[in-house]
Amino acid sequence: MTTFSSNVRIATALAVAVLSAAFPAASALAADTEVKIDHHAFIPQRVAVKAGTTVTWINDDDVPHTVASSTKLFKSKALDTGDKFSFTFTTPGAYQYFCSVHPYMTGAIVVEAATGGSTAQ
Ligand SMILES: [Cu+2]
Repeated sequence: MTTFSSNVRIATALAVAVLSAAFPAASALAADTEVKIDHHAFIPQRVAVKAGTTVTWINDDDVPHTVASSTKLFKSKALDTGDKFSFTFTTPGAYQYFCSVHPYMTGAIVVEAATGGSTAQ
């Protein structure tokens, strides 16, 4: 009976095709990330990204806000409506930040080690 084993082979080929299609999508998700500022809040308030990701904050609110690292790693100028601020996170860790105009506005960027680092030895 060759039909059974050829069906298995087809199923395996399909599974491989589905898996390899899934990985480019996963790395697309790890690409640059946006955080909105609206209604006196960072949205989403907590974001997990891979090392090397550039995070861009966009002020969608109708008052100025800033993006200020709790450890002074980065700080934006006052962002008016529609203004953007970007920072690239290269080192894994948890980065707390807040709005210096409204210190009760807080957020966090959690940077995870980039996957597939074995190619860099
Ligand atoms: Cu603010």
